[in-house]
Amino acid sequence: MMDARPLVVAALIAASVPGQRDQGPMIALPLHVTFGPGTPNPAGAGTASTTRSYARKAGFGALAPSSPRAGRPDFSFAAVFGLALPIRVDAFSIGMDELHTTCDGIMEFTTCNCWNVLLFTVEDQTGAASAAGVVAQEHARPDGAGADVFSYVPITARLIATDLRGQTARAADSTELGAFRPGPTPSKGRIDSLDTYVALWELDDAVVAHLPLEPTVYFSVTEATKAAVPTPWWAGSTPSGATILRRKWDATSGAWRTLPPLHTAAELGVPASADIDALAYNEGGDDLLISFTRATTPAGLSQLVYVANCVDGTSLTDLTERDSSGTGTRRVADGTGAGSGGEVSGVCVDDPSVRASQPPLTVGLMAHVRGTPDEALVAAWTSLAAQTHRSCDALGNVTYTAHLTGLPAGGGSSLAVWLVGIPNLGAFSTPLFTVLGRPVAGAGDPTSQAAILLPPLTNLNSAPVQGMWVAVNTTTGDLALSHPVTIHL
Ligand SMILES: [Ca+2]
Ligand SMILES: [Ca+2]
Ligand SMILES: [Ca+2]
Repeated sequence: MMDARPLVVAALIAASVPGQRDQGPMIALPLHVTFGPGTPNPAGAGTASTTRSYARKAGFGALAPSSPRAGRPDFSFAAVFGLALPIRVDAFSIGMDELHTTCDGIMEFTTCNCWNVLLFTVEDQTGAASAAGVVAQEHARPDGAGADVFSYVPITARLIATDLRGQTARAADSTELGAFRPGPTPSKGRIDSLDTYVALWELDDAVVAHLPLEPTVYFSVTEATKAAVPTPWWAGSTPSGATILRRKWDATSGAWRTLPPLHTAAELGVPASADIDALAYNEGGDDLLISFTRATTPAGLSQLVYVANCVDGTSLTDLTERDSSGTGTRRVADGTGAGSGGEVSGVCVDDPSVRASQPPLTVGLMAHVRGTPDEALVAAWTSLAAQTHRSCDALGNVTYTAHLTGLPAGGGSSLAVWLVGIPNLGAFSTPLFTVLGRPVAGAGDPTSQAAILLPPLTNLNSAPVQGMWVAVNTTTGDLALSHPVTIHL
């Protein structure tokens, strides 16, 4: 009989691998995804549909088939793309991605005094040997990396805590999202496309009032399923998996109608056989970030390609950032740890910072929706990851939900409180009250907790509120802090 002890030891070692929990500035983020074939159904038996979109609100919950709120744009797959249209949507954006770069693709934050976080997914096992850090660790875990969501903060980002810059973290794990089924024949999930902005339409009226009345979706289909795309969607161009298609919500009819492609493969200078498999787009700035499948990536380019808009708006260049020396540049794809042989399969870019106003708001809309982690108060004790999200219940009541991961382990139970205060430039010095943390049922990470604050005001007030988690292990006495996180009411 086989000795089970090595397995137990291996399990214990695996359980102690650093980075195995959600970390970084985007824990508990809301998601809207499409899945690749073979992904376990997060909502029941069998496999998830590739012609359905799945979503979750802010929190640690699993994904579930997306459904719209009455009177709001319907982002479900059936509504946007047509019921049972046999296409695979391998890249998706609703045009709200915030990306701060120069016109030739160098990430740039000095003008805006803001930060960015790049959310990305990778193809499981592809380039695992060249992957680094948390991406490499996830490739090696039983559930794999293919249905995990990673976050990366550029080195030169501003405002956000210094120690989070230049770091890749796992924002959500496939086990938490319900996209992994363990067992004798485990089945791993794969995320085909991802977006976090669709969730804005699930929030209260005060937020929705600042969203476009008739949003546009930007998307690509797989090369293998392009023949199933309705002919008018191509507007006369040659069908291609590298063409970025568009559909726009018509508020009057309550349906999506077709717009001509944002860019055809020919406009991007790639053959019709090329395949874009990730995209993030900002309508306001015409900022477009794409990724090609490895096999069809133009020579010399990485997995994160910026469509330069200095002159023609269609030249392809690597998305780059200043390196840690501040003098040279490096490719962002290299900084993420996805690996030189890795395959980026989904991207979305967010900027929740307090930056240039978006009239009539005095701070950016996203600063009301999620927080910015500020500098750690005591670096040595700052082991908790934290993020605060604006949330909304079914009745439209606004809440702020503070999330944490990484409670100090060691055998005992942990007590965590969320200290709520008013930010005071650089130091957490004006605590007003505390909210007791509570364990999150069903979370993928047993060291997670959440706390809910019901605000007295529900309009988009500019008042900043800062929250910081303080946790103590009641057995060991170990103390842990989070970064203070500032969000605007
Ligand atoms: Ca994983
Ligand atoms: Ca494609
Ligand atoms: Ca993809």
